[in-house]
Amino acid sequence: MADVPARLEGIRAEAEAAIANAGTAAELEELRVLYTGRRAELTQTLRSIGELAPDQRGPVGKAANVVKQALEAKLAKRSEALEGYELERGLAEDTVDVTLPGDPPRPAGHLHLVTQTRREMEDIFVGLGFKVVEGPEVEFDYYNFTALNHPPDHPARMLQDTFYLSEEVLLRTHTSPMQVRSMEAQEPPIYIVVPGRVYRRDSDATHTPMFHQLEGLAIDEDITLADLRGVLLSFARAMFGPEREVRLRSGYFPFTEPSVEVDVSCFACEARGYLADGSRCGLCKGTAWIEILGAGMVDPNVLGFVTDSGYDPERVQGFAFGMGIDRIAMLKHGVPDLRLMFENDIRFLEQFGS
Ligand code: 2NM
Repeated sequence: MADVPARLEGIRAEAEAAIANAGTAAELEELRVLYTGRRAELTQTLRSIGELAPDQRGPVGKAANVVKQALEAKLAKRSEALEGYELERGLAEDTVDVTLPGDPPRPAGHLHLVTQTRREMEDIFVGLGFKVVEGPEVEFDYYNFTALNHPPDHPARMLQDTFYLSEEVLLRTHTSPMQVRSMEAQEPPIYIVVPGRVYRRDSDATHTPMFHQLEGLAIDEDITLADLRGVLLSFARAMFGPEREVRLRSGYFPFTEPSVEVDVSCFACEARGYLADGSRCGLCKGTAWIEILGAGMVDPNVLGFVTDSGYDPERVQGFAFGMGIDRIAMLKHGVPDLRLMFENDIRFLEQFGS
């Protein structure tokens, strides 16, 4: 056993040479296990000191500990050196190629066609002096029908057309209830448009249970049907092109007298009724006119419901109009089925990006 310290020196020399030659962190780890791990000769020697002759224990233990500490120091130093090399290699090799193309632009979303159209319509009426106001979609029967001169037996009041939530509460079937609320809240003159969702029990290619309306109201002294015509002509030209004309036909609504249906001259065939190849225009069906909205002079009975706020039918009068935002969008963009507006099929929506 006298040659144990010499044996330890041999291990030390061999291990130090191997550590100095280790080229990677993984190699170094293998050497750490091999020379200082639980099953290493050095470790075994330290563990079996007690089995040596008493006079051997001191020198062998001391020599083994010296070797162990020396190897641990070499392992730590080599590990640090290897890390330094890796960093330097990384800095040297991982250069940035500034000539490569950058990241592609992120695809951006856009507003829904109905929202785009609503904003376009709002902008036109704001330009004509109207304010935009919005009201509740859940309404009282009073504002939706009674104050709008719908007699108790009017067909629109019937259960089949209206979503009733209770006897007196319903989903508004038009945005006009907000016009009554606005009149209650402010004295004339009033110039407002009310965009928003409305609800009717109806469903086919041109009717959905929810759709969007924009209704307008102007009340002042000396308002005539000619003012209505002028406003709607300006709207038609801003929306469908400067060449457009409007045509007023006699119509009926409970809240207006007289009432009119309003057509715009066809923008698909320039109001000829037929296309360049001689075929009939599909948009106006050969009639040269397209119906876009309903309107009329506000019935004095409607003003009668809000006389407390200064709407004296002897002193002021006005016009009102209403149109489907979705319908205007369909006409303008050639959308064949209203239901496409609300299915949110991305292939449909993407066609209206800006
Ligand atoms: C329409 C057609 C005609 C209308 C009337 C009113 C109010 F509140 F003044 F009585 N608001 N909207 C109106 C008139 C709406 O939609 C086709």
